[in-house]
Amino acid sequence: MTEIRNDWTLDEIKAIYNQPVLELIFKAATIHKKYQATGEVQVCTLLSVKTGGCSEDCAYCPQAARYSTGVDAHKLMTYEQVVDKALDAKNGGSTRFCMGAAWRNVRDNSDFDKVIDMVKGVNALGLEVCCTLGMLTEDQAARLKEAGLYAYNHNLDTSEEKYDDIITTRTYNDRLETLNNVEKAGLSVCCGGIIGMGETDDDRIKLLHTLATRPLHPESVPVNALVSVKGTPLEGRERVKVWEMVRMIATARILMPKAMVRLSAGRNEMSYEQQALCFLAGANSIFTGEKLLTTPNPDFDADREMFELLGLKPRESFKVEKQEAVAN
Ligand code: SAM
Ligand code: DTB
Ligand code: SF4
Repeated sequence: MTEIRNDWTLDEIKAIYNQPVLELIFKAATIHKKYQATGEVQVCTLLSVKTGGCSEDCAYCPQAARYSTGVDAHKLMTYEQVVDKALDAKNGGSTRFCMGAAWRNVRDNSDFDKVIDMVKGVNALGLEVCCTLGMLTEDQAARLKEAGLYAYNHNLDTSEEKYDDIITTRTYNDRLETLNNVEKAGLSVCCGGIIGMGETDDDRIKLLHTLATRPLHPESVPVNALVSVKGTPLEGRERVKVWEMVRMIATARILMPKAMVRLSAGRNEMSYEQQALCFLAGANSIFTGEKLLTTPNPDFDADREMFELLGLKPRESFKVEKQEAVAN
């Protein structure tokens, strides 16, 4: 097996990213076949447990309070509501459940206590639990881990150089610090980005470089196509071409062979054929259910049809842990 590398250079990544797209897909598919069970796709479901009213200024985000996007601020959902939705997701074939909150950072208050209970409740259903709640301290990460959290999603979104154009209310370093806190607590890191925000190919390459040169590659890497939302500064942006998603996914697969590469936001506008290209290029995870956090996503039935058509199988939950248990 080719080794897992954490010392990729920018030039190497550039050369991988810029090769003819069919050659790139072929190489990524070859790595995918070596390291992953091809034909198997992880099925995750998102739930926005605390929607809207966020104090940050992320230019892409419909939940930032300062933009008029029609997304109203809601208070935290109740434990019962969340566990009900998690059960629906499980019954719909999902194995990972990700709870999102429109917070800048987690505070040590009663809302966090409630999220801790939700994590326990969803974990008890046998789902891999993930949260995305903004910035975290080491202690908060440890509390989430103890409650049964599996992974924490915290995206770098783009390159460090482009970051200030997109968000001014926090720094790239703030993000990296949270990622380190998550890792220290023994949680899996889920970290990726968004394409289609006006960044250059070099910005995309630099983001991939930052991810692939971390001492530990993220366990999952979501690749989002910008969902351009009216009222945000990125309203009216052209949709990314499927070839751009493919290039990003394939390069991520080659650089981080063991990661789950998630074809995330943007699927609602993609045909089965376009999604098939992404799977061929190494994507092996999706979000299902008719909503992402606030924007539409293909529903369970459409995805079931796609799985049948492409002969895809849902990946079982806790697969790595089960394999390790058998090996020991
Ligand atoms: N507030 C937390 C944070 O920012 O980390 C968690 C929720 S936030 C909505 C999670 C991620 O969703 C963002 O980091 C971003 O990558 C993605 N996202 C948000 N709006 C998006 C959009 N319009 N298109 C694509 N991805 C988006
Ligand atoms: C990720 O990378 N993409 C998801 C999840 N992690 C939290 C969120 C996508 C949000 C798209 C816009 C919305 O639905 O509000
Ligand atoms: Fe707030 Fe997260 Fe949206 Fe930024 S991406 S505005 S932090 S909810």
